[in-house]
Amino acid sequence: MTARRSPRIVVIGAGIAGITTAHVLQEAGFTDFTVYEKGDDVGGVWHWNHYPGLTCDVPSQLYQFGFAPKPDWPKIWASGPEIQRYHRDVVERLGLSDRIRLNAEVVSSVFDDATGRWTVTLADGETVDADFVVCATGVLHNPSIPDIPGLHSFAGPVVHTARWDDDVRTSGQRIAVIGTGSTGVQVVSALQPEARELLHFTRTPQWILWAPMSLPQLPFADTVLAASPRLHHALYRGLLWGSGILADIVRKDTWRRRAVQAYARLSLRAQVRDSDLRADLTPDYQPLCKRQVVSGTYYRAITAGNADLVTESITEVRPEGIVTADGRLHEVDVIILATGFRAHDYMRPMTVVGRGGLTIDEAWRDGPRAYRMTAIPGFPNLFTVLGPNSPTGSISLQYTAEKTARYLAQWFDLFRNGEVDRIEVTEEATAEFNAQVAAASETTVWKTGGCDSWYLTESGAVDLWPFDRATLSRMLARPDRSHFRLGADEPLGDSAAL
Ligand code: N01
Repeated sequence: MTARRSPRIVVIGAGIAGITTAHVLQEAGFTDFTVYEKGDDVGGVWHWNHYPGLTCDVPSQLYQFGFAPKPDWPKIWASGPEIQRYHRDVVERLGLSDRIRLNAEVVSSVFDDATGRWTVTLADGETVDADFVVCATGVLHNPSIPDIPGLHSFAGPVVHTARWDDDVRTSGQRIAVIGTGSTGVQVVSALQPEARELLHFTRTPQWILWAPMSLPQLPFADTVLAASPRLHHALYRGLLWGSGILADIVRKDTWRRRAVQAYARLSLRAQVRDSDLRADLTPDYQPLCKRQVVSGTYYRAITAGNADLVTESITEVRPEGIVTADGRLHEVDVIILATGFRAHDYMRPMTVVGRGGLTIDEAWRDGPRAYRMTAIPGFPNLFTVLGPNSPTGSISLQYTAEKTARYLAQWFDLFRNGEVDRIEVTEEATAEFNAQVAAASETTVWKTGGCDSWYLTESGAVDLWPFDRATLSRMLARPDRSHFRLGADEPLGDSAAL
């Protein structure tokens, strides 16, 4: 057995997944790790996204790290800036700041077959050698810019919500918002009151659950929770348990699913009286099929005198505005693209080259796939946290990130103890896991609900977690050695066959 050694670990990304990984590694006594973050702040999607009205539609007492509970959220559903402040506080409080290098974009990670180590290259040309690479690069990172003819010819500002420009003036302007997901709905609600005119271009309407999103946290809740960490922990566990109902609802066609779907239909019927507008706002697929939108203000905003819903499809953009299929030119001053993300472009645009020169683009030619969200055949000693099939639609992401990071820490510990060198998941175990995912996805509303969404890959596979939380915890409880090839002496095989 080899002597105890200290693995050098590179973590890429300082969002929820990266912060969690750093905390878990620190707690597990790993001393040689650095988190590289291309942005100038931590927080990931909560750093990059700062459009007006940004709110989290998951209650804050659940949307937080289990290891860093915050008693004093001002509201039940926190705003983007509040969540971002929380991320900064956590990093500081847990002593992780020195572990994180900001403005440090990783452009490539290349595995060396001979040494079994990774060479990680930063945008400024610096290179770092590592025993392990952990990609905590996020899901909703790369903005999707629609390919609309003439978009670049528009005379005014065009801004994507995920790269909001604080200098763009919206007050008193004629605003076009394209996109009807959670973001489009939030940004329309936020900008309508001050706009001269707001046009919401809707290609596919969404079901929108009504919820009182600006409710404050209960009076004295912060004092009580701060005074009793045990009670706070119990509340967190209770919410985690309660959120299991959501996983159940999306996975199984039961009365619970039908009750939520009925509530979505009621939310529309009760708030939009005009039957023509209601028809335009009514989706032709089942509620919960796409990522469910939640809002207490959208229907009020879109029925306001200065707002209009445009359902004709967009044909082109001209310098003065947007032209729709009926030939009409909608003159506007600002175009806001709430058109979502390239959600399956994990790790991109980074170059990742694994064993035998296999690139991640080659490995994922038919779409992203991993073993239990974290390991990829052909890429030894590289893992993802919140990678493919992460439960963005059903289970707490913070919980999942922590489970995954603790799972990885066990592998790193085996390496530290000299018990393993190269850790590479087998193609068979990955195929088996993905077959389980495909089978379990068949009954999910994401698959049966009759819609298209960013939850589905181009091949129609569901890129989410179609199991419950207990399954997630079980699959990540401890490394299953039989699913991996371990050690430098293992035959390398033919990566082309992967
Ligand atoms: O993006 P989306 P999002 N012409 O992909 C439309 C999370 N989130 O940024 O449905 C016209 O959902 C597209 O139309 P269609 C959450 O997980 C969370 O809103 O493809 N329209 C759709 O309407 C969410 O799911 C919070 O027909 C075009 C919209 O753009 C995820 O982020 C808050 C178009 C894209 O919707 C992404 O949400 C905000 C085109 N060429 C976001 N191209 C929380 O509260 C696209 N569209 C936690």
